[in-house]
Amino acid sequence: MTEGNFVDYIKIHVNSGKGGKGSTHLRREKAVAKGGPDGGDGGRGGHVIIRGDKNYWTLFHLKFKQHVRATHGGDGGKQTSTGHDGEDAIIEVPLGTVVRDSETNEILKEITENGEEFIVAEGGMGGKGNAHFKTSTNQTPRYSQPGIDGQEKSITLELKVLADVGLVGFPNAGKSTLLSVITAAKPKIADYEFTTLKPNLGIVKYRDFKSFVVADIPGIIEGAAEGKGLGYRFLRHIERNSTLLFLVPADADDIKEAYEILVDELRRYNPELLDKSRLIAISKSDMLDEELKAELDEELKTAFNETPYLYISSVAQTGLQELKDKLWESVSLDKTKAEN
Ligand SMILES: Nc1nc2c(ncn2[C@@H]2O[C@H](COP(=O)(O)OP(=O)(O)OP(=O)(O)O)[C@@H](O)[C@H]2O)c(=O)[nH]1
Ligand SMILES: [Mg+2]
Repeated sequence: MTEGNFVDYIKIHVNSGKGGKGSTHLRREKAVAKGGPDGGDGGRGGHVIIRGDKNYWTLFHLKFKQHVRATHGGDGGKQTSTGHDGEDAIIEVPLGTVVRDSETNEILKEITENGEEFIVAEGGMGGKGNAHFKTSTNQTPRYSQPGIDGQEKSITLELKVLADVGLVGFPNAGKSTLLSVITAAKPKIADYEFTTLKPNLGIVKYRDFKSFVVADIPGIIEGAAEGKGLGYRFLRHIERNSTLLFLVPADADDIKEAYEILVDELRRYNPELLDKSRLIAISKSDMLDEELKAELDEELKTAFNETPYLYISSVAQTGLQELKDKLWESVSLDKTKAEN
């Protein structure tokens, strides 16, 4: 997935179709005197429907779609013929798409399953023809109902990446590098902050054809929850991951503090993020010699007494198998929990 075509946020204006008019036709045939009302009903206006499709991974295909309209219902006719229904307009979206009303920002729906459909703008009902309104006192009603107007709204589609593991770390922590060594993804890597501007996904091929998906998101900095840096916008991508992998580089001034700042940013964004399984990887550990590592380990044992941690180096390729084992353990445990 390259940076350019990863579209995860889009606004669309939608109009459902208006219902067709009911007919006020009166039956007039030579052989039938006073034939009475035979006006048919108008057809329903087309809905605007959002449908989940597992073949899409981004909202890129909707990038240039600013307006989606369903067609109007047909009017009713004589001989109680009903107008045709308007054609529904379908907007296909990847799984994990959240649909909001752009004006109120209210979440209308979250699409999570293939084929799942949600009517975001309902087509107007067709009007009833005069055939419905015949009574004992009014044998020839000369009225019928108009069709109901369609709905018009502006919606926002927002993609939450459905990855199993989300990488959380400050800029430059080595997140993208890790993704590039444990998956086939080729994210941009560089020795400056905010190299990653859009999330990258990669699939870790685990033993026996098992696999799981890792999301590399832009770095988080202190104050991200208030909108500093790039972090805030992308935190939603880790809302649905079952496991969070924190990356703190071995050369950080204070590893424990760095971890705590990250946790605090997540808490401020959405406290539920802290219910997820967590694992800490001390990245770039090739920079530590044995002596330093032993010293550091003494500190970390007490600092991280509850959260499991391990040392990795993407450059020296150490600790990676252990990391994959731990991640798989956590992801599969969460999957079993979710199924039960
Ligand atoms: N020594 C050492 N350097 C590493 C290791 N992993 C990454 N780096 C270096 O750290 C720098 C940042 O790496 P990235 O993978 O781009 O970091 P990131 O966390 O994705 O950074 P942002 O995208 O800016 O948030 C690059 O210069 C990498 O070469 C490692 O295991 N050891
Ligand atoms: Mg990066």
